[in-house]
Amino acid sequence: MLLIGPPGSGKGTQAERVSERLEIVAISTGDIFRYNVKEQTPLGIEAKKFMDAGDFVPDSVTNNMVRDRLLEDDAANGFLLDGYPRTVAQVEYLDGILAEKGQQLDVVLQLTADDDELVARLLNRAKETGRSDDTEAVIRHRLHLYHTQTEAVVSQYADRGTLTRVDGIGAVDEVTERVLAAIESVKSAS
Ligand code: B4P
Repeated sequence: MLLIGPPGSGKGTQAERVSERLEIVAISTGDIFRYNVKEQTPLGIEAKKFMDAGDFVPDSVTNNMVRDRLLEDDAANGFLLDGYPRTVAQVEYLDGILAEKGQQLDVVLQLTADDDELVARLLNRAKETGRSDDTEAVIRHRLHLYHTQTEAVVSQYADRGTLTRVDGIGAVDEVTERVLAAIESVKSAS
């Protein structure tokens, strides 16, 4: 399963709940990068400069990292990818990994919310966690990248007929209920 959405739409929040409910591993590229930044690994040192500016980490770095992670044992019987793919090149790369693993996507879910709500949520998070990419200018840049690059990813899955959209506005529990209901309806239609 893929969970796609603009920054602040609730991807990380919902991914955790869905992975518990479906008993599949949730893999967040953002979390893997942040872990590497914290540990000051070579990957983290490379990624930090892009993340702090709100830019995408280059596909060459991100794709290899995702490939390695998806080939681990706990992803053998299914996984939820949160925050990947974000570019058209990442979609192609993921298609290759899935072909190699003999797997296919069951659900591609897009969480939607308007920009003003997203900025407000992330500024609120900034107060609580102090994440270095949650300043207003960087948030606006991340939203710009979402609109100019990741919406093309969403269109690709829509063209393939595999996209399900879920309204991300509302209380966290309400959104979780919508997400689980959307997954159920995709499952029962297949
Ligand atoms: P991510 O970690 O994916 O950051 P994000 O887009 O802000 O999403 P996040 O999961 O943190 O926030 P969420 O929507 O859950 O990426 C960070 C950076 O890593 C990127 O900018 C990029 O540099 C790099 N990166 C990651 N993946 C990459 C890729 N594939 N290619 C290249 N670079 C990549 O929620 C945010 C906040 O909203 C939370 O505080 C939450 O409490 C709140 N919230 C959630 N649901 C809510 C609700 N219903 N109501 C109110 N608040 C809610």
